Amino acid sequence: MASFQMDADWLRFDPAPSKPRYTLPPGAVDAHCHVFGPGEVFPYASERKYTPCDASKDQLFALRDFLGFERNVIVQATCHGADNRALVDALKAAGDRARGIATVRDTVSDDELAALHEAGVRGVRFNFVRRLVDPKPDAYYRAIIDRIAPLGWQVVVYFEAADLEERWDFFTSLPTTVVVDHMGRPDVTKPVDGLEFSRFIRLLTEHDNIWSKVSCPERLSKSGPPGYDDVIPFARTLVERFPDRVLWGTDWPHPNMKGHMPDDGLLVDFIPRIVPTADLQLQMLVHNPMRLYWPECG
Ligand code: 0GY
Repeated sequence: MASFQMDADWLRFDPAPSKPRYTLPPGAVDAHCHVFGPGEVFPYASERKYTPCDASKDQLFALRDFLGFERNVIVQATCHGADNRALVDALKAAGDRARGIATVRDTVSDDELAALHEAGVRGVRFNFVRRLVDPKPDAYYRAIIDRIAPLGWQVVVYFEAADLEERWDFFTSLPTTVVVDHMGRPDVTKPVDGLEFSRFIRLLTEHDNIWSKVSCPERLSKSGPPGYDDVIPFARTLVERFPDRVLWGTDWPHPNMKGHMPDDGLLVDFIPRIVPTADLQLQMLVHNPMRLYWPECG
């Protein structure tokens, strides 16, 4: 049985977050969260760039219920590589209350894809953040897209804002729905109407198959907790311009946070600060994720 020691500088998730003051609408979806291990049952991948603390499905479901979410979209994290067993285990335990985004290799078999679909997987994630993975040539990702597009799956992409220009042609050529993690990681010290974020806005303006998660103020903010004030103009701009293509998630258990560990209750309280009306909140938290991940319920 494998035994894992979390990284020495790893910050554990908050075991006792505050109760949000903001009441989520019934049916709200936490559209970006992870499960880690437990490593003794679901070993971390040998190619991983970090070793986290375990964060189990039961802990995720307890947080879901405590914060007032109805459903989760669980995203495969790089510490598990293309071994989706922990994800599938969580999806099966959640019943119809979770969907998954997997990581697969270009050698994945049809049977493996069918089993992932059966478990609730509805997309793959391509991660281009170099501190997390060694990116591969475009042809590698295209081979995967050829395999997953017929299943109606989406592609989730994670990248740094500075890399968008280089990846533009690739992202804009994708035939599936594309969901960008964490607003394309803007540098929030730059102006919201500056070159860099304008490029991201243009990406969504010109390509209506591209969506954005307006998540992770804790990761993007330089002004820091509890307000994460510097992130608000970026998230709010996306919500107001693309109300039918934004999603929100906690990012629990917040991998690779270095400065502080967020209080998940305060993260939920951040939602009305970036989504000004009840109608828009309902759209982002319920209607949009349901359309994307549970279309059969629509
Ligand atoms: C996130 C962010 C991070 C990690 C991963 O898959 C991962 O390891 O996505 C990060 O370190 O920025 O969305 O969980």
